[in-house]
Amino acid sequence: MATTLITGGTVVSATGRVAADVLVDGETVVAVLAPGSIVLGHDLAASVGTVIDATGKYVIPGGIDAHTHMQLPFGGTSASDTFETGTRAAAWGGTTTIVDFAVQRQGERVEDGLAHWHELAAGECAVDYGFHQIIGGVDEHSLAALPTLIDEGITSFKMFMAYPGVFYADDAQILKAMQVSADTGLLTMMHAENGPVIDVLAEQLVKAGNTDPYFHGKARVWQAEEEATHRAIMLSHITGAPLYVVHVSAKQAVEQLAVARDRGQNVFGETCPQYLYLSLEEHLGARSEEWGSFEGAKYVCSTPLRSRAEGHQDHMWQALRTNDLQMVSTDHCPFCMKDQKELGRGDFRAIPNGIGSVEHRMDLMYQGVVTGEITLERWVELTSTTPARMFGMYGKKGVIAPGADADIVIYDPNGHTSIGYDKTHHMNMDHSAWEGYEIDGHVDTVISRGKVIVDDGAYLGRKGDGRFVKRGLSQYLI
Ligand code: DUC
Ligand code: ZN
Ligand code: ZN
Repeated sequence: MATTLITGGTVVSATGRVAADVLVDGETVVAVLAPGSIVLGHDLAASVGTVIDATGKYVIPGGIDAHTHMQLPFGGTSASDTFETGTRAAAWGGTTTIVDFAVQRQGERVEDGLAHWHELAAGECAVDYGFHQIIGGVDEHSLAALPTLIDEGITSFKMFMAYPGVFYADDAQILKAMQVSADTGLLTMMHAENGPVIDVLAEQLVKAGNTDPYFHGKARVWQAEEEATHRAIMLSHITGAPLYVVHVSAKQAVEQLAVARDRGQNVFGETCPQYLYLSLEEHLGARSEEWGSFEGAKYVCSTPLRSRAEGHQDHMWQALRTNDLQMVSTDHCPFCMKDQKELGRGDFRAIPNGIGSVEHRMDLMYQGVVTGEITLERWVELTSTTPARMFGMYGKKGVIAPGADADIVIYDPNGHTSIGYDKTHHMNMDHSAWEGYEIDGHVDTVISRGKVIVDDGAYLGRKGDGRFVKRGLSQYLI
């Protein structure tokens, strides 16, 4: 593969920004140099194949979305993005690595669930991809299989305190799995909501005739998230397992994480763009001409959108600044309105849970830089560097430095992006939860392991460009 020189840009890392040129040889970054130091008529200059002018632009490590669900069978249907369409959309948005969730269900062998996920993804992806393992049935077989995942490059597994009868694990099961996590270094990921409580509240709401999407948010009370987060933290304390809580949306759950972290526990949390920008009142409670009060179905996800009046969104931004939350992923789990979300007309419990955002995470978080919520460096840290460290990819991913994979995004702070179904949308969905969002920046060029896959509004990649990433153990533990 050819040598590429990116000149004139500002290279941004989690710790600073510097005017520098970046030299890429094949798939790898080989040098980050003072501007102009290569093109001086020396031998090297002659061998540079492609020069990309990044003057006035940021040069950042490619985004890493550590929480996606391509083609997940869920809620009586399957997530509408395949690995092909979803990773292509990710590429368009400046994300060069995803970590998706392989699924093991009750009674299934972990090895079979994992093999199936490899079959779905192999040869299909536009960008690099790794897997976490969902353990939907904790039993002696799945517990025994957990340590074997490490050699497969899968160093984190997820359990659910929600969804009884589907993925749910009770406290005894969680404790046993966390003991394995503590013994092996596997990172425990947790969907922390008290599912049995939520299911009773949801049933009571439906029986009382409250069937609109809005009531999805009313049933999934913040207390159920705070309580489950606290319980997960305590189980991690008992066992010594490192814990990563996914899709945190309630400010009270953040408070639980902060207390645990102050105590010195290896406890971490992510939030998602939907919990920073969208709300119960404005979105789950939305109405439209086309869908009436069912419009809110576009925004049904779990954990749910929270009340803006209660201040959750502001608290999430604050937690990202203070490192009470360490990362932003999407929980990309797209469903179309037609034939999919529609399954829950008349009963919000049957609406497939999920929002699609894999394409827009880098832009939406950059808008947080524009509005002063986070710094430019923190943007890179939250969306790329910490995901790489948290999930054992740092050095190759999450940084622009000699030896790293040349996963690089050239981002134009003077560009503009209008998000919407008819505009910048490449996800396989018939709507966008981000319709009408305007971003004061633009993903100009996306380079994946040295290959330009998006440039100047054109997609230049191919399915199969993306490779499976074998991850190491977390590099973020204290
Ligand atoms: N939450 C969602 O919104 N979708 C998939 C699974 C989950 O936990
Ligand atoms: Zn979840
Ligand atoms: Zn998820």
